[in-house]
Amino acid sequence: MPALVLLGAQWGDEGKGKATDLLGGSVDYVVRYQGGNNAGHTVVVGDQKYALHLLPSGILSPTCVPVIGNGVVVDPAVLLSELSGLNERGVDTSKLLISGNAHLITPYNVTMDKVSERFLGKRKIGTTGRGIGPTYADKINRTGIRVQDLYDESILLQKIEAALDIKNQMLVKLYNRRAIDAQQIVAELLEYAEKLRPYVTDTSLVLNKALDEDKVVLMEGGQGTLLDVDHGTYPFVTSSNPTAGGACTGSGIGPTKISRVIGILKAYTTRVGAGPFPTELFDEDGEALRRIGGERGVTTGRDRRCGWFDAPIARYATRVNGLTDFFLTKLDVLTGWERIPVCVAYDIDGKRVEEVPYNQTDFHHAKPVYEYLPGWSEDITKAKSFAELPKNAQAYVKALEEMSGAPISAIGVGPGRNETIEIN
Ligand code: 2SA
Ligand code: GDP
Ligand code: MG
Repeated sequence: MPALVLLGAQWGDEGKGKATDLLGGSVDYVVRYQGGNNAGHTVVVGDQKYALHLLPSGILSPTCVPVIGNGVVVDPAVLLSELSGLNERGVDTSKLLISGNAHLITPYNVTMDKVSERFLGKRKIGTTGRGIGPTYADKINRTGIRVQDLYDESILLQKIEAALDIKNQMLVKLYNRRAIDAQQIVAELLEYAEKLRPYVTDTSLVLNKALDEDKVVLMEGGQGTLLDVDHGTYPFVTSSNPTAGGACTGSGIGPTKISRVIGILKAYTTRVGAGPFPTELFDEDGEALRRIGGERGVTTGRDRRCGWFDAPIARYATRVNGLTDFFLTKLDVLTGWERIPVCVAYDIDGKRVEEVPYNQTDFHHAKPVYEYLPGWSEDITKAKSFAELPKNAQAYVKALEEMSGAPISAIGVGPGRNETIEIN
């Protein structure tokens, strides 16, 4: 098993952090390939709970080398504080590798994120305000600042001046704010340079050499398929590619090296931020899912929007990612419902549609067509095998598998490391 990818099959927060941590013991490298500190992964190890934002979840596995790939956007202040927070709790972070080609989130990118959301008003995306979109915009616009630029002071100043040119005009003329001083930004960034230097390297080279030596590399996605800038509910998306293709561009590992693509799939659906969500609930069931599932943003603390399982979305994730299998998470949260609605298709302006529509307006009009599956009331958190699950829980899993287009190879029955059923 050379390289494998683990990614979110819905709108993020499916439990990728826990899944990566679980696999961490059997892999040699865990790589983040996109996103930045907009991600929030909660990993529970024994009685310890870790919230990770920028670092790969593999950082908690002592045998694993954590890697921040070229496709990630790095806020250096956040990275250093996340590292020191883990060090204080006794986690060794010395093996971390950071790509010199990763882009830096600068203070002005954070400012631009916040002011543009404020400017959009009702039409805002509901971003995490961490500067993600503006940093990727600079990257594509070829005015981005990369980690390697920290080690060439004169180039750094020139690049920051170029990046600030139009932004300062916008800030002053459009947003009525003060212009940002390039020298000051350079001084701030240089403070981080030496602290980061030991970690910075050509990560694509390291990873490909490791694969040549039959080491196992796990690429860990942030956010999820429907937040992908190409395949998600654009414009209500993040500005990177969480889908499987992003794992290649964001790490410098070619697609022929990847043997497995795992989709993490929650047994119901959640979303943070604005945008269409056909199965969203506005009643006490939605409130119950939020409460029982602890559905609150790990980064911003925002309540997550909650709804029933959406099979067309799971099928879509199988298709656009070429998924080999799913990990189904949070099945325990559904314990106690007499019957559980599952969206099997959409009604779009009176027409039954089986797949996620590619037209944005159609998706906004999509109403769920539900089938109702019988629920269960027994506590499933101690179940160690599929056979130990109540019959109706087994049937629920089997029905989801049938509708989703790929086998379910593991089931989460609680947040803890050992609260997982593996299916062979
Ligand atoms: P951004 O900040 O530019 O990436 O925001 C664009 C959209 O992407 C959504 N987004 C997320 N959705 C779910 N989980 C995310 N991570 C955090 C978590 C979210 C949090 O794990 O809970 O704490 O709020 C994440 N990151 C970005 C975002 O809501 C926008 O819809
Ligand atoms: P990620 O962004 O995909 O890593 O997911 P988050 O960490 O943002 O959100 C998932 C939440 O669900 C975390 O609080 C996890 O501890 C928790 N979790 C993961 N798997 C399970 C599960 O099977 N059951 C329950 N009850 N919680 C889970
Ligand atoms: Mg999350």
